[in-house]
Amino acid sequence: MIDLNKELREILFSEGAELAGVGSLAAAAPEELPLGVSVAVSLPAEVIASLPNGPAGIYYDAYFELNRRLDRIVAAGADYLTRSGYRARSQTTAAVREFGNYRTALPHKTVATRAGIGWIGKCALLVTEQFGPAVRLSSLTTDAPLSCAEPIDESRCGSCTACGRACPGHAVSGRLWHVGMDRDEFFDPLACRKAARKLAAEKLHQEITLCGRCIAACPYTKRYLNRMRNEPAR
Ligand code: B12
Repeated sequence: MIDLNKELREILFSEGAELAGVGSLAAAAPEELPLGVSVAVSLPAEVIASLPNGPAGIYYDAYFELNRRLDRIVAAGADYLTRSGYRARSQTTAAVREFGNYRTALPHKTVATRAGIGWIGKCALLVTEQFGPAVRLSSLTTDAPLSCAEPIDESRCGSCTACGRACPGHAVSGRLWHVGMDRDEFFDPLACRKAARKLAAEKLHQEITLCGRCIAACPYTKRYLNRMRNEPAR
């Protein structure tokens, strides 16, 4: 018998995924397809090192490169599930629509917590054990009979305030996230966007929301960087 989870995982990883998981969307969204597949790719170490004084050109380039990789990964995953006889919809950059106050119908971070990939940090980013928040995300939805991971419903940030102290927009209130808590109860997206666009205009002369200082400040990101430094060169 075909192991759908295993085959899907192999396809996602062969296209470049570094983390992947499946979660139930029952509690999450007005989605007609009941399951979500979350994928993450990490930011390269040299990009993270550039963030405290950035944004720099290498972050700008990585942003587009990683988005293209994520689009390929979720398109390949959805294609595999469709060929296997199920419905599947990839949330590629072209398919996702923003509405209202910087919102999307099914945020990638929602799918990621449902799939057990990580939790929402005080900076409102998804924090993973492996890479901290130094990941970009994508997702797909499906009705394939995949087995689901245990969702993560609580923050694991504890008393840490590193991201808040690093935020040039003072967008981080310091409250701990738990499932059901809306973004705007602990994070100010307008303040974040304004500060990030100002920095990107000064440093890159680009009209784009790029900052990432909260990413570099996170102890989980620092642990990932230390691991990279101590790994023997391949
Ligand atoms: C709009 C947007 C913004 C806005 C608003 C940010 C925000 N947090 O909403 C602005 C312009 C400010 C912004 C800025 C940045 N962004 Co942005 N942004 C998005 C976008 C396009 C949509 C997010 C959205 O729908 N927000 C609506 C709110 C309600 O959802 P949310 O904050 O995403 O997450 C909430 C839900 O997931 C909920 N939740 C979690 N689990 C569950 C479970 C259930 C059952 C329920 C009901 C809810 C729920 O909890 C979260 C907090 O409330 C996503 C891409 C995408 N399609 O998801 C990228 C995305 C969130 N951005 C990203 C990044 C990296 C950034 C920046 C660092 C910019 C940069 N590249 O330098 C900054 C940092 C912002 C920050 N600290 O959060 C990454 C985050 C990666 C990560 N590790 O989390 C994403 C996922 C893009 C990507 N493809 O990787 N962004």
